[in-house]
This record gives sequence, structure tokens and C-alpha cells, in this order.
Amino acid sequence: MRLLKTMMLGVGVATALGCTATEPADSIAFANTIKIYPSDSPEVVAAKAAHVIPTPQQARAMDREFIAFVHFGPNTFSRREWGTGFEDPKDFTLENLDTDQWAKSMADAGMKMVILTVKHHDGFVIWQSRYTDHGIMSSPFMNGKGDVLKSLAASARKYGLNVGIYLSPADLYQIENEKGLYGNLSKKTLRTIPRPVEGRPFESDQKFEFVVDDYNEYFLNQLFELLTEYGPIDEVWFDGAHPKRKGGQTYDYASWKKLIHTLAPNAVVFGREDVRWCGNEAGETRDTEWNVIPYKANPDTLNNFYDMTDQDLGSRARLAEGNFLHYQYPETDVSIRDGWFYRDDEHQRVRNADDVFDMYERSAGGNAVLLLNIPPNREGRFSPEDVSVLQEVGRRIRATYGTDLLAGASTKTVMLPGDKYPSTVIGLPKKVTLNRLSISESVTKTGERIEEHTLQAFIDGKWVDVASATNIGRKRILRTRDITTDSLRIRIGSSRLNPDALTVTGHYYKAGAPMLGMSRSTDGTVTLSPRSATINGHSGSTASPEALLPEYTIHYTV
Ligand code: FUL
Repeated sequence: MRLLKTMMLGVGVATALGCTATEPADSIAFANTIKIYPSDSPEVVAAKAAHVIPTPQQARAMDREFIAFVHFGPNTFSRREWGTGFEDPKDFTLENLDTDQWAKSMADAGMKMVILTVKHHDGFVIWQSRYTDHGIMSSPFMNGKGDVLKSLAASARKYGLNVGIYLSPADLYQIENEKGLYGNLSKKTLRTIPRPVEGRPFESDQKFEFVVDDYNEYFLNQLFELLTEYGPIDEVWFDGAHPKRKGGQTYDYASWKKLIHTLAPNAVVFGREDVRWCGNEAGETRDTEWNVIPYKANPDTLNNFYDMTDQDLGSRARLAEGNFLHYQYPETDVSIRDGWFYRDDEHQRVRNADDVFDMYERSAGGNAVLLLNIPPNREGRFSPEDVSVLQEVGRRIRATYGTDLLAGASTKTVMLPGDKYPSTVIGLPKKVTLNRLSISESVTKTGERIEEHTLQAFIDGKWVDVASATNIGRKRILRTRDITTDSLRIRIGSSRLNPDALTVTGHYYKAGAPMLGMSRSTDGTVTLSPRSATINGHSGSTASPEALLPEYTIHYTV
């Protein structure tokens, strides 16, 4: 249900902000990055923040909501999390590869894209690169003729998934082998990308010139292959981890960026300007995830981006610390298993559907994107346990969010006494029972504005508060206890600028019985309670039990 321009009331922007004549707030242009000055008042900074909007690429990428990561490579066969660079391609003993099964499972889960580790930190490549023989071309798989990316890209397109690549800047093979290019202290000189290779024509005839060293040239040549020979690439993932460094090797990101923007115009870049790390690998999300981030240096020309792990990245107090405000959304990257790669040397636990569905709601419904890793096994398939979790999560997403219980509702705005902004009242033709409300701001048009909001429901003749949260952004899913009502009201507590139209939908999640955990204290008291999913100290939050669990009674017998 779309609430049309119901909330544009309030005082004129310039007056409200008390802006200077030199920079009235109503003249601020919407942009992906906006400069702020020491002379900007806190109100002007907040108004500028409300004018920072995603690029069309970022907006499309956020709309994907739930995407897949696939970690696959020599580690799958050596049972390691991080390789060493000394892997023997002969040990990549893949015999069967069923990327159709991967793609079908991902599509069943409701995922919209897959990002493959085409080169992890070990430096082994799983596509047919012209620039190294350390990879699938030297392995027994299909007598060296196999190409995992080619196969996955074809399967992904068959099942309607976009494709992304993880190309590790860290490269242990290029560090450890004698002729390795990483940190070889080569001079920066003018290089033409792609470097021609005899007998290996390119599919694209584009050419680029960059002044870079040997490793950056190697990296650019490989990016060129990946971005021109596998169909459209929608995300390029640059991991920040470095098991080892050598020779003061730096990365010429300006050149990489030029190549990516030219060859993959729809792609967003993770770890650089477009997409940031959420700050953990455990599926945790912030309660308040602002995507307007303060930067000291101009993010559009930055070479290095740092990991941001603070709980508060974008409150008004944080904004004032920057010189630039930039739109950058997070991906909640997390593995369905204990570890990024498939291993069976020890029992590798698999997250259950409760946990993954919870992460989906907190990420997609918390102004972020969920990036869930599913590591294929040595048979080249997703394991049955993982597949059943993906199927169940997809079923829950469709069952819950496939229907809008507010369809057909009427809306009006009312100014409640003492409030600064009008409230939106949603009237339904008859009572419905719901426990999820999804609210979106028009972020692509008018930015992220709302800072506090409360959902109220009309129950037994009076308005009661049902849920309160902070910002909204692209989407906020409010998870509530079951409410049966024919009237809802959204009140705005505070906002960076007058809130724009909201999109609101209502849903019902029919939760199954929770998994129970049992503990016994030293005095013999036994406690039975819903178990919180915990994997290797990665706690999968179960949020507030009252919002997530239906009203179950635990019956026990001794
Ligand atoms: C980390 C890497 O070191 C892990 O191996 C994995 O690829 C993860 C997604 O990023 O930084």
C-alpha cells in the first residue's frame, strides 16, 4: 500500500533549519556524496544528510535484499579456512559440479544474486584466466578445461539470479612463488589492459591504459576477463583480510574503479564506495542502521576504505565528525555453516531456518542486505541439510511477505496534539491479525529522514503502542506480537527533515514451535526455554521472544 505524499506538511524547510543565506537547505541538491563544512549548523548537517541518496546501482542492489555467497576452491578439498598459496592444483579433485542445483536452491530461498569466490586469498583461480596457470586449468577437473564461474553464471541466469564476483586482493600464491607479482617492487609504468595473450582472443575489444605496477596489472587483466566474458556482473567484492603482506604492495583502486564502472556499469563495489561490511561475520545487525555515513576524506576518490565496526555510524553526533556524507549500505555477511568453506574433518554445524529467517528479517528489514554463504561440498553440490534450510526459509519468506494484509486500506494523516509531524492512520475494511509491519521511506527520492517512529494499533477502543524503533530507510520490518485490529497509526517522533511519503505493508508470520534448550543450575533447578541459535560463538539473535515466538506453553513431565 502506498501512502501518497501524506506527510509533506510542516514548516518550510529553509525556515525550519535556520540556514544561512549562502546555503539554504532548500537548495541542497540530492547526491550520493555531499560535502559538509565546519560552519554548517547541526540542523544544516542533518538536512544535508537527508539529501544523500543511493545511486541507481545501490538502490537496485538493496532491492535484492537476500543474496548468496559461495566459497569454493582448494580449501574445499584441503579442509581449510585459509589456504597458504602452496596448494597443488592436482589436489583440486572436483569430479562433478552441479551449479544448477546451487542456483535452484538459492532461487528457492528467495535469493536474487550469487557472489562466487573466483579467487580467495590463496590465489588459486576457478575460472579460465589467461594470466596464471595456478588454478582450475592445471587441475584434473575436466582435464583442466573446467570453469566454475562459467558454469555458475549459466545456471544463475537460468534461475533468474544476478551474478557477482569475489576477487581477493590478498594473493598468497603471488606472494609465495618465486615469480610472484605481489609486492615484487616493480615500477609503475604505463600498461595496456588487457595484455594480449597469444592464441587467446578476447570477447571484448575495449582497451584501457593505466600507470600501475605488476600486481595491479595482473589484477586489472583478471578483472577485465571476469567483467567481459561471463555476462553482466552486478557486484564486485573486495575483501579486506590479508593473511600476509609483501613488499609494501598497494592497490591502485582508482584504476580498478575505472575498469569496473566502464565494463560493469550496473555493478556495486563491496569494500569500497558502494557497500560496506556490517562489522561482524555472525549475522548480527544494528538496531539503527543509517546508510548516510560521515567520511573525513572524499569517498569518491578514496583508495582505501576502513572497516567500520562501531554500533553508531551515522547518528547526528557522528555526522558532525565528517567532512563528507556518503551513501553506503551494509551487507550482513554470514555463513550458513561454521566457517566459509565446506569441511567435514570436524562436525560443521548448519544454521537452522529460524536463525536464517531471523537474519533475513533483521537485515532486509533493517536497511541492509543479507549475504548468506552456502559452501558447496566436494561433490560439487550444496549439502542436503543446507538445501532444506534454504527451502524452508524461502517458504517462510513467501508465506509471510507474499501477501499484503493492508491491501485495500484507506489512509489519512492527522496531526496529534503535541506531535511535530503528522501521523499516518491506516483504516482497514475489516479486522486483520498481523505481527509484521514493513515501512519504507522514499530513499531514492528524498533520502533517509525518520529518526524515531512508533506503531500504534486501535485495540479494545483505544490506541496502544505496539512497537517503536528508530530510523526506517529503505525498509524497516517491525516485528510485533499478534495484533487484531482494523486501524493502525504510525507516529513520527523525530526526523532529519519533514518525512516524505511512506510505503507500508502488513504481514503475518506463522512461527513454528521454538527449539527448546535445557539448563540445570547447581541447586538443581532445571530451566527449559527457547534456544538461541549459537554457532561457534556466533550468536544468531532471536530478538525479543515475545515478538518472535508465538504463545506456546511448554508442557513437561518428570
Ligand atoms: C573474510 C575472509 O578472510 C574469509 O575467508 C571470507 O572470505 C570472508 C567473507 O571474508 O575477510
